[in-house]
Amino acid sequence: MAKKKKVRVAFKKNRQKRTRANDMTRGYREADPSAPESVSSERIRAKGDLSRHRTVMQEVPENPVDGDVTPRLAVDLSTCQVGRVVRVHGLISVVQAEDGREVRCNVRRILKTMAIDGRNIVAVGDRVWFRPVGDEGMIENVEPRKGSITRGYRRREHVIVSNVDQLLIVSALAEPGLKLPLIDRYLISAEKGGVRPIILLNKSDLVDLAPYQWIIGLYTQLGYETIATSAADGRGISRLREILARGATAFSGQSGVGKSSLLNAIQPGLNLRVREVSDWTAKGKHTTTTAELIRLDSGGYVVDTPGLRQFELWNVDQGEIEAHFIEFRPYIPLCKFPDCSHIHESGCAVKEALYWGQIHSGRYESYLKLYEGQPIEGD
Ligand SMILES: Nc1nc2c(ncn2[C@@H]2O[C@H](COP(=O)(O)OP(=O)(O)OP(=O)(O)O)[C@@H](O)[C@H]2O)c(=O)[nH]1
Ligand SMILES: [Mg+2]
Ligand SMILES: [Zn+2]
Repeated sequence: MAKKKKVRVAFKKNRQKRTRANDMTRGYREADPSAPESVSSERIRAKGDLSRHRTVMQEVPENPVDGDVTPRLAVDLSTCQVGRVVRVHGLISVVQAEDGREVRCNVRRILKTMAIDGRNIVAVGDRVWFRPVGDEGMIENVEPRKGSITRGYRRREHVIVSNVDQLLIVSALAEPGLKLPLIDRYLISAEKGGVRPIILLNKSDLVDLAPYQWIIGLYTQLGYETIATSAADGRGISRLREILARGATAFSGQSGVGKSSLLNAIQPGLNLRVREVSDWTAKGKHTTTTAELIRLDSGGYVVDTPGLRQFELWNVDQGEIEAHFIEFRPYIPLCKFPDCSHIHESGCAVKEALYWGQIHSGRYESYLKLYEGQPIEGD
C-alpha cells in the first residue's frame, strides 16, 4: 500500500505570465513534450509567492524505484481507464486503451506543475490512467517508469521512451558508417536506464563483413549481444525477430541507419516511412519524426524513434564514466591514485591494460571523448 502525504508544489513560471515560445514548432519536431506551452490560460491573483503554491495529496511508494521521481497523484481511479502512450504530438498524447482503441489525451495540468524541472511528464511507452472526456481523454496519472531511455536536451532530461526491456542500438556498416563512441554512449544510457542493450550492425549487404568481425567479437566478449543485419537482403532478420519477441524494445541510432527499414523487413505490412533513396549524406533530414510504439505480429512491442541530432547523456558524472566501461572495472582499483582519470597519471592500471591489449583502443578513445565532454555527432 502506498502512503499519502501532503506536498506543496510551486507553479512553474509559465503559469504566472503569458509566454510565447519563440519557436513553437521546435518541440513538436523533436517530439519533445516538454516544449514550453505557448499560452497559459489560468489567471492567478498577484499575492506574492504564496499564491503560487498549492497543496496536493501525493502518493509516496513504499519502495520507490531507485531514482524514480515521476509525480503521482491520488486520483479517483474508478472513473479512469488504463492505457499505454503510443505517440506524443506536442501536448497531445495518443493512448492505446486496453481494448485497443486509440484515444487522444491531454495531460492534467497539475501533473505538469509537478514535473521536475520541466522534464517531460508523458513519454512514449508510459502506462497511464486516463479519464474519458467525450471522444478524448485526460491523463490523470502516470505509473512509475521501469526501464527508460533518456538524454540531456537543452539542459533538461528528455525521456525518449519508457517501460522497455531492451534497447536496440542500430548502426550502419556503411552509409553512414560506424561510430563506436556513439554505440558506447548508447550502452551507458541503457545501463543507466536499466535496459538490456543489443548492438545491430546494419547494411551488411554493402560491405565485406570480414574486416568488421573484430567489432562483433569485441562487444560480444564484453557481454553485449551483437549481430549483423541487412534490411535489404534479409540477413539476421529472423534472429532479430526472435530478439524482439522477448519483450518491449526501443530502436535507437543515427538518422539513416535503417531503423524503420528493419521494422518493415520484420513485418512488411507496417509500411513505415523510410528514406526514398539512400541519401545518407543529407544532414538533418529525418524520415521518422516522432517516436511510435508498435505491436508486432511475431510478438513483442517496438518503439521506432527518430534519429537524434544530438545524444547527450543525462546525469552521468565525469567520475562515473569509468564504471560504465565494464572491462575497466578490474583495473580501476589497481591504479596508483584513487581518483585516477586514466588519462595522464603515472601508475595507471587502465592504461597498462590498454598497452597490453586487454582494453581495446577504440573503447579507450570512447572513454576519453566522454570524459572530455566532446560532442559525438549523432546525425
Ligand atoms: N543497402 C541497404 N540499405 C538500407 C538498409 N537498411 C536501410 N537502408 C536504406 O537506408 C536509408 C535509410 O533508412 P531508414 O529506414 O529510413 O533509416 P532510419 O534509421 O529509420 O532513419 P530516421 O527515420 O531518419 O531516423 C533508406 O534509403 C533505406 O532504403 C540495408 O540493410 N541495406
Ligand atoms: Mg525511421
Ligand atoms: Zn588509472
